[in-house]
Amino acid sequence: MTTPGPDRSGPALLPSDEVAEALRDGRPVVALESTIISHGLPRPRNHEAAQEFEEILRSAGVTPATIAVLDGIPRIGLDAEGVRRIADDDMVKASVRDLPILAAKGVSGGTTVAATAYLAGRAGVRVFATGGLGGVHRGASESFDESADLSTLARAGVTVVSAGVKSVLDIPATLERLETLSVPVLGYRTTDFPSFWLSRSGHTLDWRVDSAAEIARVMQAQDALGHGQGIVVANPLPDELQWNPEEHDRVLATAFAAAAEAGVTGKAVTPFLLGFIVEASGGRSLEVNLDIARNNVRLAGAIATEWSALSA
Ligand code: PSU
Ligand code: MN
Repeated sequence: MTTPGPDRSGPALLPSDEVAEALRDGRPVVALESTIISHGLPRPRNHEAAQEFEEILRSAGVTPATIAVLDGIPRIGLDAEGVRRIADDDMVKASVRDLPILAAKGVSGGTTVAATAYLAGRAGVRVFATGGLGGVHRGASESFDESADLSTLARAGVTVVSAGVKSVLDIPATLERLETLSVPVLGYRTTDFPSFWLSRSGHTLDWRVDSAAEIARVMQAQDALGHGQGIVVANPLPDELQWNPEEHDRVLATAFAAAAEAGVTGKAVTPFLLGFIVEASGGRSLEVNLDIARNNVRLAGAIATEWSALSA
């Protein structure tokens, strides 16, 4: 005899009423990630940020769908209490592989880009805004540390707006993997792949797009071709808002040294580096991080609006 676990007869995932209605009516919806709130930004700014990202979308006539796992159930769209929980509660960092385990145990988690994209795709939300994508870590040829964000985007039909990947990762290797996985990468008004806090990385993209409408047409064409991959939209901050490159390089070098000394590995690496960098930059990296996320949420809202017009 096994002991009965929590009641798992509920839904596999649960859209909020607001999100369900918007999807049913074909109105624009944008998915928002929760690991950026639970593990990527310090308290209490993380709670303000989560509310602000939703507000940016609402004021543009777009329904926000912040995605997280609450008590085992993946939620597509949170109420105010749900948003408070992802910011204030100690939650696990949940990637796609963790979802069934959280479900069976009734545990809560902030969803990574991978888990958020997967769940958004399942719920029919086609556009997703985050800060930076996960990618191939430096030294990955030894450690095999490559974010599940990449392989998941090869399967989830979701357009993800990010400011590229942080320079804490191996940027050229990340771009190579996206090529292998056949995930289109579109530079928004640029062909220089951004490196999150900095508007450029020096790595050149094949394709540039200049409007949200053009991105929606790429989505439509991809659907028609039946590929089913996600799309990465790389949206750099305007030059005048980026982090000072010299300070960026200096702080990153100390962050790597601290991570090596602390012996941090695996899924703890990204949160450790982000936390260290906020401290070591005296909060400057945090302000840039918030500008990046706002910029991405705005563009994602515009893409979702064009997408809903196109699919009407
Ligand atoms: N990049 C950021 N901020 C973040 C993350 C990435 O700039 O908070 C988070 C995202 O949730 C991303 C995850 O999906 O880290 C990748 O973690 P890993 O490398 O362990 O897959
Ligand atoms: Mn990893």
